Amino acid sequence: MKALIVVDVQNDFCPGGALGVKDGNKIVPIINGLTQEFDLVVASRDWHPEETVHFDNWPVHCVQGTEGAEFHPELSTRKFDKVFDKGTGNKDDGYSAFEATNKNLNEFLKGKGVDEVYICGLTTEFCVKSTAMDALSNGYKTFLFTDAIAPVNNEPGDEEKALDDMQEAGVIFLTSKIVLR
Ligand code: VGL
Repeated sequence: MKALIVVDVQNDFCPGGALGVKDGNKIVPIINGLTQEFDLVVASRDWHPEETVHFDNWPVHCVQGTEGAEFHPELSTRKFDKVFDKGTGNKDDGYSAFEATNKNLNEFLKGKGVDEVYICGLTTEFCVKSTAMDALSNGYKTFLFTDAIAPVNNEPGDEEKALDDMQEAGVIFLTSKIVLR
């Protein structure tokens, strides 16, 4: 059983948002297509309290209940079977979707018989990478749609390093063309 994991496609990570990344919005139509091709689709949201140690390192973003925390308006959420909220505590970065606090993602996927996960979303070096690494440690065959992610690139080369780290760890890269035509 395969599952698509859509990581943090929220307004604050898209251009114009508090932590907007270049081309964050361009992956939305691709992800919309991908959601049609999977029988099981889960999404994560960065869902922070107003005050959290996480904001010592980042601009304030994705505060629970604010517009910035909403999914991108063009993201098709209809096929989402479940939304996982993370970073909800005030001492908790919550980079990985597997750290969700409203429901345990690993138990949810295992309960559905999932053995392969396909990851897309925002951002490459942080929540996408953490989610992919946790997926591997939880025993899933882990795939990454490299045309359906976007990096922060705080420093040039950050994206490349994150991709290298994931590939070395065993994440398998593919593009949406394999499933969309
Ligand atoms: C993220 C930076 C800070 C992410 C979250 O969703 O990748 N990046 N918080």
